[in-house]
Amino acid sequence: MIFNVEVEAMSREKMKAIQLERLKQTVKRAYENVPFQKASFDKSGIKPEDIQSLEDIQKLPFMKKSDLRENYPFGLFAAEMKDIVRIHGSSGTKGKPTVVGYTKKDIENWSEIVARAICCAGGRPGDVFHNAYGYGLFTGGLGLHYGIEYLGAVAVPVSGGNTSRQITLIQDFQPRGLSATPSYVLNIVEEMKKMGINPRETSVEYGIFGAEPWSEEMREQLEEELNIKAIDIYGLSEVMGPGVSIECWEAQDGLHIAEDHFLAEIIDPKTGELLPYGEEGELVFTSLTKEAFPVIRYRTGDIASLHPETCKCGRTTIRMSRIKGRVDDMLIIRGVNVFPTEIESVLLTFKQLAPHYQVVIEREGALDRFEIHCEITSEYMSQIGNLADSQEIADLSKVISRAMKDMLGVSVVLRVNKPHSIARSEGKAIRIVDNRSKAVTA
Ligand code: DLL
Repeated sequence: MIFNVEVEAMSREKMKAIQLERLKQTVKRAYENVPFQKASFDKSGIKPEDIQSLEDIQKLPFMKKSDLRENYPFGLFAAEMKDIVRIHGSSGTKGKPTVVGYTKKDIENWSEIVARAICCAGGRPGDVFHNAYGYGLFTGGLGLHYGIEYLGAVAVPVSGGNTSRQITLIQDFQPRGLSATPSYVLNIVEEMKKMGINPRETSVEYGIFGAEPWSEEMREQLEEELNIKAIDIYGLSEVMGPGVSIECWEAQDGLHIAEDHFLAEIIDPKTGELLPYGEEGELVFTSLTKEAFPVIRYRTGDIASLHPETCKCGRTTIRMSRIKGRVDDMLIIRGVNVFPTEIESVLLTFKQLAPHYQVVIEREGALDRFEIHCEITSEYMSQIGNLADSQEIADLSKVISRAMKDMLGVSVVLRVNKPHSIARSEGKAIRIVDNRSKAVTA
């Protein structure tokens, strides 16, 4: 089922015409209402009237996360506070939080976009939908919530945490849909097994998972463990929140972008140069309808590629590949670029390992030392008895290290730990623990 056939299966020509019209309006709105945007346009010698084709977007300057921080909290709003009805923001683990705002119309659009997304993932009006994304400043909880209601499904607003209660509610309310970060879903699955519940036997048929990078191997594992379709959803607060793009149930092959609201580009992260379809680079988004918080050429820091071919589901919207990782999460291990998702792909091929891991970076003299911490499953632990001095663990470590080297092209230090030694996530998993600054200040 396509929620909004007229838009989602529109001809490319028509979509492009709508995009151009909306791009012009957005640029004008930003220029006239946001001093930062005016200054940035003026500095580049660009006027809103210079945008006459979609290609002209390349004349416009980029926006970055630091622009949000420098204009904290409301400096980039293009609407008056009396017209703002909601604020969201990031947790601000890397400096000040970033704040975004929405008008009533923005919330309406977002709700429709998420309703389309849930439908795209296999959801239907009438579904009971268990929403385990965190409610609060984070866009996940409320973003999904409004979409579920807009679709005409039943929102169960559980938020994250209190896992055993979540499981009781899943058993009692019989949801068809489930949403959470993939790392939190792993946590739910683990807890179900502890409670003696078979995760394959719940009522859940599809999961809408995102907000953090996750590998194809992780998808396979979640689909197998829960006997569901695991659908990837993408979004970011600066651009709107969840629903910027989503995979379809039919193909699970690339994420359909809500192109009537967001214009995507891929650029070379080093030079800022536009890259052709199919090539991997940094995703850049321009919002086309947002009133409160228009973003123009916003550099997401996320690595993906764009694919314009029509999908077998019937949607004509352009698709983006799954996110490989963030530009700033890329590890450079002895000159080789490695993303945590690539490490995940290797680890998850070993059935003896639980799907929880962390990359710990330490400073060793002038060099960085990368350690991959993983843990064995409880089942494997009971098979081998003891972890210390275990020949089996030593052999396993060797095999995994070799597989890592083959896949990543560089050897890494591996720490195979006992079950439950890695912190479980209730939201976005922390994959990289960087202890380098601690070493300097110690
Ligand atoms: O994570 C919005 C969201 C909520 C998306 C629920 C999907 C589901 P932020 O907290 O602003 O917003 O974080 C945005 O998370 O730039 C990506 O780096 C990462 N991210 C989001 N979705 C995916 C995904 C929400 N499907 C940042 N795959 C983005 C990989 C993702 N990374």
